[in-house]
Order: sequence, then C-alpha cells, then structure tokens
Amino acid sequence: MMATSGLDADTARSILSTMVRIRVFEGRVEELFAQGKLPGFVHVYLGEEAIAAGVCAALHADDYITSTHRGHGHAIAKGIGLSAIMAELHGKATGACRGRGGSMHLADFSIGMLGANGIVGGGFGIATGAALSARYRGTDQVAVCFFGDGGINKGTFHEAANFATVHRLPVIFACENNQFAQFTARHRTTSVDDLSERAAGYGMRGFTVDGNDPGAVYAATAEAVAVARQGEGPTLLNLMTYRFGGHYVGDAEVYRDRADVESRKEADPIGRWEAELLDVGVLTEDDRSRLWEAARSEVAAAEKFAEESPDPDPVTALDDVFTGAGDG
Ligand SMILES: Cc1ncc(C[n+]2csc(CCOP(=O)(O)OP(=O)(O)O)c2C)c(N)n1
Repeated sequence: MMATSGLDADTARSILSTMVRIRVFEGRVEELFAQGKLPGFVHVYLGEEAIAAGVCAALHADDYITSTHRGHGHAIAKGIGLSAIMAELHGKATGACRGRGGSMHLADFSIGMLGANGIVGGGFGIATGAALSARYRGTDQVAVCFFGDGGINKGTFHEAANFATVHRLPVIFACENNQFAQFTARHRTTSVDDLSERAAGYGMRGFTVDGNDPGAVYAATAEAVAVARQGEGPTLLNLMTYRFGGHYVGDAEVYRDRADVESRKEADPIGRWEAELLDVGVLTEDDRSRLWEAARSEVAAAEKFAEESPDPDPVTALDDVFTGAGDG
C-alpha cells in the first residue's frame, strides 16, 4: 500500500504526470545519446522519478533546489520546460543555459533551480548558502539539496550539515539512495547501513523513506519543509530507490547482478503509483493513457524544437564570462 492519504487528487495526478514526463524524456535522451546526437555525457534518472516528483510537489515555486550530475528529473520537476532542457542537451542557443551548460550544468535561477552539478557533493554548499540567503532576506523560502548515496561521503556534506544545523537553516538534504556510487555498491564505501543515522551526529532530524513511493516522499518533504519554514532547521531524508540503468548511458554494468536489476524494474515506481491511484479512484484508465500520450507528444515536440534550433553564435562565446575588475 502506498501513501496517497493526505494527498489531494490533483496533487497525486500531477505527481504522476511529472514522473511520466521524466520517464519518457529520459527514455528518449538515452536513445539520442546512443545515436551520437547529444554532445558530452548523460546520466539518466530512470527508476528514481518518484523522488524528484514527490519532493518538488511539496515546494513553492520560489523555493530552491540544487541538483546533481543526474539532474534532468530535478529540472523537469522544478519546472524547466522540456524544450529548454532538450535544446540544452543538444548544445543549442535556445537551451536553458543557451547551450553553455549541457546535461551536468542545467539551471534556471528564475525558478529556483540552482543547477545540476558535475562535482559530486557540489550542491551542499550552494543549497546551504541559498537557505542562509533566505534567512538574511527574511523570506520563508527553503532549499532542497539533492545528492546521491555516494555524495553523502563527501566532506562538503559534513560541513554543510553542521553549519545548517548550528544556524537552523531552512535546508532539506535529500539523499537519493540508489544503492550505487558509480560502479561501487553502497555497503562497500559507507560505514552505516541506514544513512538517516548520520543526521544524529549533527543534531539534525533524519528519516528513511521509501523513495519509490511518491506519496511517502511528498509527505516526508512536506513535513521537513514545514519544520524548516518555522525556523526549526534542516532535515536529512534518506530516500531509498534504485537506478534502472547503468551509471551513465553505455555503462557495461559488470558490478551488479542482472536478476536483481530485473526484479527492481518489475517494482517500477510509476506502475506502483498508477495502480494505487486507479485503486483509490483518482485516476481512470483513460486519464492514464492520456498522460502517457501527452508526455510522448511533448517530448517529440521538444526534440523537434532542439533539432531546429540554431547553434550558439561563436561571437557570444565570452558572454557571461567574468574576467575581473571593470567588466563584471
Ligand atoms: C568530486 C567528484 N569526484 C568524483 C566524481 C566522479 N563521479 C561522478 S558520479 C560519481 C558517483 C556518484 O554517486 P552518487 O552520489 O551515489 O550518485 P548517483 O550517480 O548514484 O546518482 C562519481 C564518483 C565527480 N564527478 N566529482
């Protein structure tokens, strides 16, 4: 049984729609990358959609998030349009960052998406700083820092967790515990089994949540957000999930058992959420097919937009580059 209780029907459906949009988008990105159509490198989020969708549904439009190298799902859930993301992945001038960022540096500050990040653990300081800025400016904004189970072993986690707790900053540390850091299983690199236990070392609240149940993710985030807005400080959420694919598109995946991967895919968080919503009567089969169809059309339109968009003009290469005194 999943946790739809407490969620209104619109939110439950909207979370499903976000998950489906991420799934269809990422599926296409994987194909385009394999065809050599995307420059750079991509890490996809297939199987982890419940986290981005559940967390971001519990945020206000002006709240902040920081993301990771696996950031397309976060960008979609926070509200960057699929065309702007797809064009960015194609390196086009119409992309979210005008083709300068690509997959690992997707950002849109105007909607609080402070950036994907090629540096593992790079978001801790940024999210904590954003939360500090909200405190200084007297707003009720919160910042969510998405990171992986590998990222929790970075020194930056320790620094940010300690600082945020001492100053009771409105930040939520959302660990996407997909069991692997690159090609290494979590138990081989991490001293505790339950990552939420790490919170106690900082005097922080910490919880382990089924990260494949978007209702549970939403509820845990909503509670952490309410606590943060009241000035009660940060929360660590250990969101248990599993990535369906390899670390990156093209990973030979020799480090994990195929049977385990296949059984995890059968427990697909989207299928589970659909079944739950159909069961409680907030979704019909028709709604369900319309949702998937709409996502496919949206992704196809985004791809067409990206393909037809111009490359950045080389003359603009130094725009937005700050070189020091006088011209910044
Ligand atoms: C500072 C730094 N060290 C190493 C890397 C190489 N690297 C990229 S992703 C990754 C693993 C990250 O694992 P995790 O944080 O669990 O995220 P996941 O890929 O599982 O989503 C590593 C080591 C990097 N990008 N940055």
